[in-house]
Amino acid sequence: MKTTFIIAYASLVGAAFASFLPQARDSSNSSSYNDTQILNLALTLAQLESAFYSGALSSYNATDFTNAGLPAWARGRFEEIASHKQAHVKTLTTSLGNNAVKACNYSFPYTDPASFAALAQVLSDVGVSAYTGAAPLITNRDYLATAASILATEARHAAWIAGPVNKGNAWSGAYDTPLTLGSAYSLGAQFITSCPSSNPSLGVKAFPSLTITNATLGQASAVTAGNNVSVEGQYVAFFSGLTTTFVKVSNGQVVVPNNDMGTSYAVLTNANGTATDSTIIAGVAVIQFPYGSEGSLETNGRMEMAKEMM
Ligand SMILES: *[C@@H]1O[C@H](CO)[C@@H](O)[C@H](O)[C@H]1NC(C)=O
Ligand SMILES: *[C@@H]1O[C@H](CO)[C@@H](O)[C@H](O)[C@H]1NC(C)=O
Ligand SMILES: *[C@@H]1O[C@H](CO)[C@@H](O)[C@H](O)[C@H]1NC(C)=O
Ligand SMILES: *[C@@H]1O[C@H](CO)[C@@H](O)[C@H](O)[C@H]1NC(C)=O
Ligand SMILES: *[C@@H]1O[C@H](CO)[C@@H](O)[C@H](O)[C@H]1NC(C)=O
Ligand SMILES: *[C@@H]1O[C@H](CO)[C@@H](O)[C@H](O)[C@H]1NC(C)=O
Ligand SMILES: CC(=O)N[C@H]1CO[C@H](CO)[C@@H](O)[C@@H]1O
Repeated sequence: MKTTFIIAYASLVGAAFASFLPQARDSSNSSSYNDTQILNLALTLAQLESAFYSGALSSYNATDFTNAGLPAWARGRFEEIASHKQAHVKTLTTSLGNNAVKACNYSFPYTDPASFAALAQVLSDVGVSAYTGAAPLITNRDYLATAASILATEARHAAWIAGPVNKGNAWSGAYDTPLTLGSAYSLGAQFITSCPSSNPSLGVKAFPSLTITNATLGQASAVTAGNNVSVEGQYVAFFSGLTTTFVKVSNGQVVVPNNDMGTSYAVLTNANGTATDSTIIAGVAVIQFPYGSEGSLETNGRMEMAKEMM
């Protein structure tokens, strides 16, 4: 399962936002997932992130970090993040008891501390989007309180990695972008190589990949999907903050909406106006319109690396 991480450069002057009413991205099918499945998906992503951080920290020492152009203090903070991930795994495992999934084997494509930091930014953004999308589906209030607390910490990690470490924008916009559970799982699943056969089913499957080549605001871009999924006549749903914009695929292309900014995602759906786990047929393309720490849209070398990795 391969997804695409696309960097686009475009002027945002004059960008307009569609009006919206805040609502869950997949609220129409909230009964599709029970709390056990939702917590197990959260645990699956937490186990993945825990392995990601501890693996990189065991591979790279402080000198490796500074040689890669990262701040000297970055490694120590990444150690704190790794310990937070272990704590999240422990808490979710305790909540789930006998129903908890066990950790899988993983393969991450980073090759040095800088590419690790670039991938860390994408993974922490996906974590924020996964919890934001799952929140309205959780019925048990105690679980919801735990999830909210983890979400807040995940967002602090994401902001620190994107800002001080990678010298980009620490937030995406006024609203973070929720993801459907299947979309969040699809983004994580590409790094999972095998799982214990005793694990209960998560109730989600990874979608075939979706690629939007050279996504540029307001410009036509080519759309392709994996597993022979035909894109023609289907719709690309662009998730940006709480706004979803649907664009019909015509001649293998979509015009990327002008309101897309920060961290956005795109999926292919077979229904105009609906993008839920029962209508999505390919995805997820991660689309970043990065800003520098000075607030101006800019090329970000580390994000280019993440593009190559995903
Ligand atoms: C949640 O859904 C799964 C899969 O359908 C099922 O096996 C499990 O029993 C359900 N758990 C509860 C508490 O309903
Ligand atoms: C850090 O690791 C590099 C190899 O990645 C090694 O050459 C170097 O000696 C190590 N530095 C310290 C202080 O351990
Ligand atoms: C992980 O990989 C190891 C080595 O290939 C293998 O022995 C083990 O069974 C795998 N574990 C899982 C959970 O797939
Ligand atoms: C990518 O988009 C830019 C701006 O529209 C264009 O100049 C460039 O040729 C495109 N590159 C590819 C490979 O399509
Ligand atoms: C994809 O479609 C082509 C042409 O229809 C076919 O030859 C090929 O076997 C298909 N591949 C898969 C994986 O279904
Ligand atoms: C998709 O739905 C929107 C909003 O209902 C509508 O304006 C648009 O014409 C539809 N597009 C197609 C191709 O049917
Ligand atoms: C709006 C929407 O996506 N509804 C779907 C909810 O799930 C059922 C069963 O999977 C689908 O048939 C609906 O289309």
